Parts: sequence; C-alpha cells; structure tokens
Amino acid sequence: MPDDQPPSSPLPAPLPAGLLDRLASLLGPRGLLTEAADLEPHLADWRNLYHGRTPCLLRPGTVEELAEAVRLCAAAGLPLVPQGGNTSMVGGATPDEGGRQIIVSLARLNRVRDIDPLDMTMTVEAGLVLKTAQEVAAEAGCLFPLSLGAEGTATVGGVLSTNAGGNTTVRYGNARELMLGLEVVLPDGQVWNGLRRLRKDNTGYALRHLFVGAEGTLGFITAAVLRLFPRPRETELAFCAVQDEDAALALFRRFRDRDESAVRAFEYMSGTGVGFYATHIGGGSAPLPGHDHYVLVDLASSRPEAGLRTLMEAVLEEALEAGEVLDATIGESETQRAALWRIREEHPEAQKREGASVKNDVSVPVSRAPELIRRASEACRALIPGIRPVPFGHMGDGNIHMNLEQPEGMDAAAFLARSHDIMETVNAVVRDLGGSFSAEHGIGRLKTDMMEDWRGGAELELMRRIKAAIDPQGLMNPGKVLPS
Ligand code: FAD
Ligand code: 2HG
Ligand code: ZN
Repeated sequence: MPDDQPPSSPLPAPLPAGLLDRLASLLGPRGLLTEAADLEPHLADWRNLYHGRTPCLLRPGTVEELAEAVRLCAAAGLPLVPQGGNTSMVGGATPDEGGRQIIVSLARLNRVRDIDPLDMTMTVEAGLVLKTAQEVAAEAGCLFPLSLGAEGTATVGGVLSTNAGGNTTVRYGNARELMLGLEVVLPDGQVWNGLRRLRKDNTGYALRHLFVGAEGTLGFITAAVLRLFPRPRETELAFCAVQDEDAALALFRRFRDRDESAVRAFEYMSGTGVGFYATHIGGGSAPLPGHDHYVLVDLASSRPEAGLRTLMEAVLEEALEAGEVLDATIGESETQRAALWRIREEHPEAQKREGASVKNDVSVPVSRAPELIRRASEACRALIPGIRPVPFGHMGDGNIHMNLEQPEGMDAAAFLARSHDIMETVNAVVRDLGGSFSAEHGIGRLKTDMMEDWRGGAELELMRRIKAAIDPQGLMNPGKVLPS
C-alpha cells in the first residue's frame, strides 16, 4: 500500500568504503549528487504516494560512464533505480525507504544521434524529453506520434520502459510499436548494442522487446531507434457532448467506418471530469456545459486535400440526427484546438487539485468500454456512498482511466485507506469483461500485489526466470513489477 507520510528513520546506510570516491572520479561533479536538496525532488513520485531514500544520485553523461558505474555498484551489491522524467503513475521510479537503492538519472544522456527521413527513423538517447523528440522529428519534416500529458517531462527511456500508450495508440500503437532497436546497459555493466534500424530482422529471440515495458527491472535503456511517420497535412478536432457511454462508442464507430486511417485520437470524458477542469483550471468554465458525457475526436491525414472537415461535419451531423451527439464544437484554429485538447490533458492535474483520488488504469476490449464505465461506477458508488467516479481516457483503444474521487467533505486519508477495496471493486468488473488491471502505466510498486492473482502460474514463473537470467543478483529496480 502507498505510504502517505515521508519516512522519518533510519538515515541511508553508508556506501562501502571508497565507492563514493570512485563514482565521483568517474562521473565528475555533475554526475554525482549527494546533497539532500538535490536528492529531494527524486525521492517521491508524481502522485506523492511513495517517499524513498537514497545514498546518492548518479547522472552519467555517457553510456560508458553509466556502464562503469553499474559495474562498480554490481560489484558492491548495490541496487539501482533508473529514473527518467519521474512521471510514473505507479511509483516505478521511486527508491524504497531502506536507503540503499541508488537512483540513476538518465537525464544527461539526451543526444539525438541520428535522424533519417528516408529510413523514417531517429536514433536518440534515453534521457531525451518526449516533447523534444517530437520537435526534432518535426524539424526533419516527420512525425514522432507518441503523445501524452506528461510529454514535456517524460523521457524516451521512460516511455519505452513503461511501454507508454497515450492519446494516439488508436492510430500508431504503444511505445513498443514505435521502436525498432535498442541499446541497453545490462545489470552487470555490459553494453548490448541492438540499435538496428531494420524493418525486418528475424534473428532469434526479439531481445529488444524484453526491455520495453520492463520498467527498469532488467537493465538501463540508453538509446533507441524510433519509427517516424509522415507529418499530417490536415487536422480537425471536435469536442462533443454525447448522450451516454454507448453513444460515445457509436460515434467512434461512425468515424472508423468512414475512414479508419483518419482517426488519430478518440478520448472520452465524464461531465464530472470536465467540471473539475472548469473549476480548477478553466477559470470556472468549459465549452458545452451541463452534459454528463463528452468525447474529443482528433482527425489527421498526411494526404493532400484529405477533406477532413467534410468528414468531420458529415459524421457529426449523422450522429446528431441519431441522437448520439447532443452538441459539438469544432476547433477553428491551432489555438482553439490546443484549448480543447487542454480540457482532456489537464484531467490528471484537475483531479489532483480536487482532492484525494484512486486511479485505475485499466483496459477492456473496445466494445466493452461503455459497460466498464457504467458497471464500475455503480459498484464504487455502492461501496462508498458519495464517491465521485471520474472515468476518462483512450476509449478508441479500450483504455479507460476508471478513477474515483473522494466524496465531498470526506477525510482524504480515510478515503485513501479504502484504495485497496476500490481497486478490487473496479478490477472485478474489468476481469468479468476480459480486461487487464494495467493498461499503459505499468505495475511499478503500486500493483505488484496484483500480479500473482492476474498473471500467476506459468506466466509469472516465466517472468521470474527471465529476471533471474538477466539480473541474477536482483539489483535492477527491486520491488517493482514482480511480487517478492
Ligand atoms: P519515470 O517515471 O522516470 O520511470 C518510469 C519507469 O521506467 C520506472 O520504472 C523507471 O525505473 C523506468 N525507467 C525510466 N527510464 C529508464 C531507462 N532509461 N531505462 C530503464 N528503465 C527506465 N502514461 C501513459 O502511458 N499514457 C498517458 O497518457 C500518460 N499520461 C500522463 C499524464 C501525466 C500528467 C503524468 C504525470 C503521467 C502520465 N503517464 C502516462 C505516465 C508516465 O508519463 C509514463 O509512464 C512515462 O512513460 C514515464 O516516463 P518518465 O521518463 O517520466 O519515466
Ligand atoms: C492520461 O491519459 C494519463 O491522462 C493519466 O494516462 C491518467 O491520471 C490518470 O489516471
Ligand atoms: Zn492515459
């Protein structure tokens, strides 16, 4: 269970004699931090659920420095916690309270090594911020499509290590589908160079896929070859109030049936979530007020004269006539489109400002998303009267953030003490609908205790064997992903 208080004791255990000096001479003053004030921002997660300790933080400037530091720490039997932008939603990048786990930040490994608009690839280092990666691709006339609310902070290494999804999965897939090759520093300090930019490469086990989604438990991703795509020439965005959850999905189907390739994102929001946005971020208002269900439809095409406006208007008109769409507004400029996207992107922040919440990043087959929202909301209302369901997210790929906000006036700590019951309640519905208890955020520390139940037997046993084969000392990000 998450802690809600910073631990008060004991202080981090001292490192073996001489190790700090060796790390200092290897990494230099920019590469080794030991001052409490420098360490502090790295010791808690974005949600403020976990608070850890560390004896020091390593910030290697080159892959060779990282590899040597890993060798030194492995020889001393010291556990390592990789950290990118520290935006994990599951406590994946936070050390435990024991004080022995050393944080290793990849932030200084942030070079663009190569970009090739003919191969449609770019080779970048792990610490490159996702938004910068998008900008670099755009400067070369291409698109790197992975997009999520934390893109100004999250890193390429982080999104690959969590196999992040985000808003464009419906069109381009998860981070895994956007990766062709990897470079990895293994737990013993060996460097594996798998930076191949090949579209076909059937040469035994696809090792690169082991490290994607491994959440830093198998090694450090230091660089990656990423796939690029043509830049859109036309985009259209509509913010729509819809009749109910079924109408939201029916609208998705209408767009998909007309032109599947045009749908770049299809996001669902509840009236409660849009209300939180209005209160905490939108200065008291949001477009099309007074409805219970909303969707954001984002269309994009790289074809010249794709006719997206005609498509958007035609489909919305049909859906209005069918009573699925109740009202809609189409973004008329970049500024308007950005403002409409902001309503969706600020949902996590607005929810945070409203009070305590319990997150459930879950997925079901796309066809079952409306049922998930309805049934999980009802079950949670029955569990805690006054609880406020705030379902939102990536309806087009079946990933709903089935989040629950505390009842108004309830003590936050008392509400969070029910986290386990709430997650169990949502998960029971998810299981019944053939879904997954973790869609895109990963397992981290938050969900390790669910692994046995959901993935136990041969699947978990295989994962343990892979972990033991690659990291026999168990030094990479201990306590994450696999239950102890
Ligand atoms: P960190 O948080 O630093 O680390 C995440 C995990 O990866 C940890 O286990 C860490 O140990 C490991 N790790 C980091 N770098 C490396 C590396 N180089 N090598 C090996 N292991 C490494 N996620 C989504 O999927 N979709 C969303 O739409 C989305 N929206 C978000 C919106 C907000 C406001 C926030 C705060 C988070 C959101 N997230 C989302 C979650 C988060 O942004 C992603 O999980 C992201 O992939 C984490 O990147 P990071 O660089 O911050 O990684
Ligand atoms: C998003 O889609 C993120 O905005 C965060 O995945 C979801 O806050 C959440 O639960
Ligand atoms: Zn999401």
